[in-house]
Amino acid sequence: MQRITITLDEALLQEVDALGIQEGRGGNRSETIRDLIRAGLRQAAPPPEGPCAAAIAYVYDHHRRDLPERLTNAFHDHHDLSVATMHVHLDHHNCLEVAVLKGDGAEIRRFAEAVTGQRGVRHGSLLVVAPQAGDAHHHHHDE
Ligand code: NI
Repeated sequence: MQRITITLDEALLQEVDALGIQEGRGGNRSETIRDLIRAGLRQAAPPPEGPCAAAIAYVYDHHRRDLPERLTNAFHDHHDLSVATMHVHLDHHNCLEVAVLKGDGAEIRRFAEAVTGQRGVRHGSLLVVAPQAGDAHHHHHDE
């Protein structure tokens, strides 16, 4: 393990500490920051090659002109990737959608950008799950 020095502003550091306490790590900033870096690296990683499963989640205002239609078009343009979408009417304006996708990692990434990059779409996030070597055979979780 190496010791490095980083500079954070007070507000960011408070958020790190609050998260550490919330997740039961108390004052162990190093551990909290390591976990955040790992999560950031996973998020920033290039899309895996080959078959993946993924979920995209985002919020949008369904009153916004053309937006529901633009989103529907994006899904029809990538119908081969789209498995299912759950739509939740959050309040008078906002809809939350969670879509499950299956297909090539790079195509999933492009599709996710086409959806979450639409003007008026907020809180867009993508979770990609790449099967690991060996997962191809019959497999059960023991949870
Ligand atoms: Ni809705």
